[in-house]
Amino acid sequence: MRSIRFATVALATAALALPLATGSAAADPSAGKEAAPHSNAKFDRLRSAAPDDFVVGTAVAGGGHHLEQDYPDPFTYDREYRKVLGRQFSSVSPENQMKWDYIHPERDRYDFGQADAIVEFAERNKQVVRGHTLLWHSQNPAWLEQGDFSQEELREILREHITTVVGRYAGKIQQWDVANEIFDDQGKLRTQDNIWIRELGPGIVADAFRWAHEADPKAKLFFNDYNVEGVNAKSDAYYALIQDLLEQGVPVDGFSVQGHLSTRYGFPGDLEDNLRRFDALGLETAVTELDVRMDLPESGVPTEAQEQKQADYYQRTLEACLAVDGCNSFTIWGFTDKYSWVPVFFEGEGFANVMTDDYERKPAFYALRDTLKEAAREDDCKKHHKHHKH
Ligand code: 9MR
Repeated sequence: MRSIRFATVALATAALALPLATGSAAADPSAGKEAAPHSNAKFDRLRSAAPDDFVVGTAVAGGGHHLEQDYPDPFTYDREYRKVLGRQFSSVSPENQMKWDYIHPERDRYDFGQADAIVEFAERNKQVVRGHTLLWHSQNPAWLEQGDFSQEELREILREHITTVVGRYAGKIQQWDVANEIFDDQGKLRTQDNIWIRELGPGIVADAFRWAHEADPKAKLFFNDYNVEGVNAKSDAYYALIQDLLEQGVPVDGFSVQGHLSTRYGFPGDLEDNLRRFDALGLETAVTELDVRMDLPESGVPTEAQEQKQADYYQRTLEACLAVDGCNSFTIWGFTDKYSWVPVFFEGEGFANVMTDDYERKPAFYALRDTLKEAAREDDCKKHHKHHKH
């Protein structure tokens, strides 16, 4: 057993011999360190701890709030960042680089540079990719939001965008967040702030799934949102809508919960039940953007109790996903506090990720790793058991 694991890990390490934007891994002094035979570090990776067919992902930092910070693009320029990104994860999600304002900056111009770079990085590192996102109310370019288009033109703009973007990465994207955050917290469709629904009516959502499916029949197509971890008005709205779409034969494959949690609030203890009801519709489920923020302590350093509570939220979210058959993709929204969106959006809150600014592992990291290992061990036991029965 051990040698099998070793072989897999060696393969992953080989795949990591990738050129950085600014150099090559061969010149990276710490690359060899981790590969040393006596080193235990390779058994310490989330991706290798996970059960077979269960991917552990992260957002790939770049664009969005990063553009206003005093550091260069993390994915392109931070070597340490890229190293951890390749080593720890088996799935990646562009944090902003496939959003409309990034990838489609002018009506007749696409910019695929960063998105391509992420997809290539993923290929080299044997990672799958989650595409994010195609129909959303936010981060749309001004030419679109402020344009003066007829309904026909708008519909064609969306169709063309989905066909182009999904088509470009056909076969390379495992899951697409086709529709992102289309309901508000009361479970009402965003008929005002979502340009597509406002101008074209709710039926456009089904069309988006159809166009995406045509462009890449293999990609799994998702609805994705926040505040839908538990059973509530918003997740009920998704449940009803998806049931309806499935009856109409619309190609919806999955429902995902983002998981932007805060230790200010209680843990959504019905997460597993909620995932199960979507699973029962025949859908895949996923956790796509987990982070667990906390109130900044006065000392600037979280207390042990704060870190434990955070670790507990991470662990319970992972456990809920692991417990549901069709939940095979678990993604955290960044891994280091250094690049977190949280302090930029929530005053007085932060420390939401599993590693510190300096890439030191927090209790939350170990909680995830140990939970994955335990699940993998249980899987092995089950397989072994089955084998012996036959
Ligand atoms: O992390 C993203 C940040 O860099 C952007 O500035 C922000 C703009 O809305 O979007 C963040 O990502 C969001 C994701 O795309 C959708 N779910 C909520 C995420 C956090 O806001």
